[in-house]
Amino acid sequence: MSARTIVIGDLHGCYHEALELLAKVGATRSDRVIFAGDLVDRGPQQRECVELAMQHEAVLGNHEEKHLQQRHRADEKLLPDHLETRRALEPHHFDWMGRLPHYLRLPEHNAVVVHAGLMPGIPVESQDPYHLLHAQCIQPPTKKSYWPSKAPQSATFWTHHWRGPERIIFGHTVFDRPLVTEHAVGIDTGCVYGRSLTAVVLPSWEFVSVPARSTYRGGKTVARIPVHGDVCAFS
Ligand SMILES: [Mn+2]
Repeated sequence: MSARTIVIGDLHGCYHEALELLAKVGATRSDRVIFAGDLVDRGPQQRECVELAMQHEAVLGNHEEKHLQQRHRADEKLLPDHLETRRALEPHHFDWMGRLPHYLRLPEHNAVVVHAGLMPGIPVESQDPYHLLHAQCIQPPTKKSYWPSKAPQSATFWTHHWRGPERIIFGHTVFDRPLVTEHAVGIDTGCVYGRSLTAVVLPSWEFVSVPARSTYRGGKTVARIPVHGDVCAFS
């Protein structure tokens, strides 16, 4: 089999599922593996997920950004979940996170991997990192992005607005199943919430998923938002 590019959605500590997914895809050393950010927090195995991604490639997620921002903050000022993650990691893990790119271009596929999304009409390299790491529901040209559960009705998911030219592969927003449009592919299917972990495999753009072994994090507010007619998001 010729070399492929395998992009994997948000791990959030779901290490066993990551290994299962790589096995199911049949990943070999000749394949390029890219994690779409949010390796840590909420789930069971932070350190293992970071070390797995360190063997491959990744883009920065908002959770990695958060840990970099609060790296030297006192323990008592961290959320318990974040403190647990920080205690599982060592300085060289944070140094690696600090070198992660905000996006990775895959020009051979006219694709770009980012964690969350983009604002329309702005080249990828000129995007505000806030949008690359957080974009969900937007009202261009207003720059604010809203969580789906807190968005005004006039705000729509960023993929409604993005016209390329690149096709964006992203995580961050949990979907019932992979979101597929001409210019966007969303692959976070909510493993840490007991749903599944998904990869998109290029050049075929085929999806491969494995079920979560457990509901590691429950109690998530479900916000059903219309996304291109038929896909709902959870946030
Ligand atoms: Mn995220």
